[in-house]
Amino acid sequence: MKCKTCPGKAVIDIRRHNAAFCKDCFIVHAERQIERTIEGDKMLSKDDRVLVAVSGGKDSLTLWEVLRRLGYHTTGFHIVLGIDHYSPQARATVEGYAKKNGLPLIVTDVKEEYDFSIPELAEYTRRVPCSACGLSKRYLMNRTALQGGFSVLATGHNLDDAAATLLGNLLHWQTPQLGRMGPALEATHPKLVKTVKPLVRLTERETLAYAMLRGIDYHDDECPNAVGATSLFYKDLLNQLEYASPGAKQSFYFGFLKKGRPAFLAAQTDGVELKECEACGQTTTTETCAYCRMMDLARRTAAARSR
Ligand code: Q46
Ligand code: ZN
Repeated sequence: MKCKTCPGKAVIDIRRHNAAFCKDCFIVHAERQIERTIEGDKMLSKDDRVLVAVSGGKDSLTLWEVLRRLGYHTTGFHIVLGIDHYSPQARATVEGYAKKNGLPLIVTDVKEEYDFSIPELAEYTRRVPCSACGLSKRYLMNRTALQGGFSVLATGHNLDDAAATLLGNLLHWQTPQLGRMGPALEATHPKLVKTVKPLVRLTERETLAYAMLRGIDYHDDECPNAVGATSLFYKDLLNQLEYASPGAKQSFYFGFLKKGRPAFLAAQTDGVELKECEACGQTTTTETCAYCRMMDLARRTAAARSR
């Protein structure tokens, strides 16, 4: 198999583009896709201070690597979740990457700073771990970006992530979420930070190839709580569709953004008034935000058990 753009030997084929690339041309192709996404969706400017959420996996480190190479002002943000052997390795990977590239990094250890690891939070509040984890991450990312004066928060969600989230939201007719499905969400309140997903035009397989070909030392252990996650099931279904019909994921997600999302935009804010949480000041639609309520329940449960 020959590279589409040079006489070299291809190392990866991308069936939905009907193309194959050698190592160097694939790297250029992937970086161009990301650059086009950033420019096309007006995600970032060179004046922005960008907080990059980094778990240490292939996607988030690919994102940091490309933003760094494109000349954006980035700071990494890593949350130590307190999950068995997974979290120490993830932290070491992120710290190693930041050190090697001389990049600033903010690390928040939820156990040290907020008293509970994610498994403890899940147990004390009777949530599934991914629910406690997702709520904590969204809250801490926004809060850290605000407190640090960052203008944008960037996350490493790829096309597979976006398509799986869309499928889940459609299956359950989550109309407000369907209105918020875009890869760039402007801040709609002074206590919210703009969020962007610059990898959304690359599939998981492509970000993996990029990370490997660039020699990024990413963390490839799966979180133990990911086993059996619904999102993985949706991704598997979408991969089957993609195999039978190359380009299906892309047309599902980007077709929705163009033709479906406008119908749900009103539902995004319909009758919902954003207020500031009376405990922490972050945005909420109730008196106290979901994060503060979760933490309060965890503290009360922990106190009751220690009696
Ligand atoms: S880290 Fe957290 Fe994921 Fe682990 S507990 Fe679930 S949500 S699976 S991205
Ligand atoms: Zn709160």
